Amino acid sequence: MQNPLKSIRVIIAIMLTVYLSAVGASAFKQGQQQGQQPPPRPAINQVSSEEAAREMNNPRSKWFREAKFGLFIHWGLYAIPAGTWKGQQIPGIGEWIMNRAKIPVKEYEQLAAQFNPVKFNAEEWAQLAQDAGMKYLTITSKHHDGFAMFKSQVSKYDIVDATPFKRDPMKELEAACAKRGIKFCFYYSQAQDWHEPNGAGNTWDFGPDDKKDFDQYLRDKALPQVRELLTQYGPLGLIWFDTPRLMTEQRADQFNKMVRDLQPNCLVNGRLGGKGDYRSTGDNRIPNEVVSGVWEVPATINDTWGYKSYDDHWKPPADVIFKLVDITSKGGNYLLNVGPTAEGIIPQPSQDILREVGKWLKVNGEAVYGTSPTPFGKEFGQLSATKTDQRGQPLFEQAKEWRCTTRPGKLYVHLFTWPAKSFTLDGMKGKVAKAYLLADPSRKELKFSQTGDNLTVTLPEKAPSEFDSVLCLETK
Ligand code: JFZ
Repeated sequence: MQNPLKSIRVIIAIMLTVYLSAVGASAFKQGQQQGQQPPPRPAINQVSSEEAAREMNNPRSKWFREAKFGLFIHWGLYAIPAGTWKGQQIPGIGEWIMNRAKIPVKEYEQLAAQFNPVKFNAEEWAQLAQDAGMKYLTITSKHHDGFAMFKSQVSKYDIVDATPFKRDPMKELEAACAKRGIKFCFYYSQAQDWHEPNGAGNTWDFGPDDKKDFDQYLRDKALPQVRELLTQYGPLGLIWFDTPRLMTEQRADQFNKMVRDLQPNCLVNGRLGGKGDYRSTGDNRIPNEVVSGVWEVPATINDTWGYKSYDDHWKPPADVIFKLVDITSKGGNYLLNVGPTAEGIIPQPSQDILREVGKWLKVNGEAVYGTSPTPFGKEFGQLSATKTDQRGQPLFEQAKEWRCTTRPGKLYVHLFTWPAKSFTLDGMKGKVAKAYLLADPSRKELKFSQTGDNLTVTLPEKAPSEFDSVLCLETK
């Protein structure tokens, strides 16, 4: 016989477990009903066809629509702590360390006296962008921490006046980019400025944002600094504003007007707070479908923007190439970030990844730059009939076998998985005249057959690229 006391205890334990899980489940349901679970947000919203046409027909954005691939650089004082403050690893993105660790301005400011990136070499950075096949370079002239990485008369909290380095790296980079035909662009944090009592975001030193004289900050720092950027540098490809806290349409207009007056051809991104020349997706968020208009995916190469010494979560070249092509086939640009160290070095793994991507682009760039999105769409994957995501919505099951980009008279089929013997495309409307692989220097014609809208191309046994072999179909 079993001990009766023990079995009673077991029964109580079971009852308790059942009860608690029921209570837990209903609390979860309540939370959902009360809207505590945020509704799933798409990576980017579709806009009306008029809006998309306005973006596409803008002559200023022509270079941007063709560029497809840009280098983002997050570089500032935050590269010194590199994710660690007073011996503690601070979770989250590196450039947010001042905010995450609630570092007082008086303490954070002292980093400037240590900032001496003697290994910085503008030629090497611009050369890396070129080797990677990137057509534009967007660098943080001032991030949320408020420190200007350029020579400023407006605030002495800048790299020339407050550091032993004393050089203006932005001037050097501008020249190095111009030499190589790379569009030089600035990121500028117009709203958040944790150094200024009236800038948005620093509540630990200066109290809540709604008590601040935000217009005073715009008038005395943000607008005059943007004026400096627009008058002392350029022509700029674009200005990348960010996190439009407290920005109203009217406040945004002051920036828009200044850009239009001083550099009529400079694009404005979608995070100013009013209408921009193009839109950004959420960071690292790639839509599941073709999105019309002009847009860009800002993305990290590991899991941080600003340098963190212990973030080794690098995306392999295969992943970066897939994302570049995936985004291009949906109509967008890929703005891929590196976070240089406080010495001025772009981490070697970032360099290696980018150069590998560049090697692939050297052979296959024709199927990326200046192309239009896929006429198909089924290759992106589909909503699962059975599986759901964390929010209970049908899960989008991404397919990764192939993608398609186009230009007049040509379809480029990007094969990420090499099919045995042949590739079949259904839904093929036009008549194919010629099929060959971009990686084949002789462009030897491949055998194909077409019946109705079904096309089958015979392929060689071995894939020419370990990443993405591009099959070019010339149509009649
Ligand atoms: C912002 C910054 O706060 C961050 O430090 C970095 O510079 C990044 C590129 O931009 O972060 C954002 C802004 C917008 C979204 C996500 C992160 N968003 O719309 O999903």
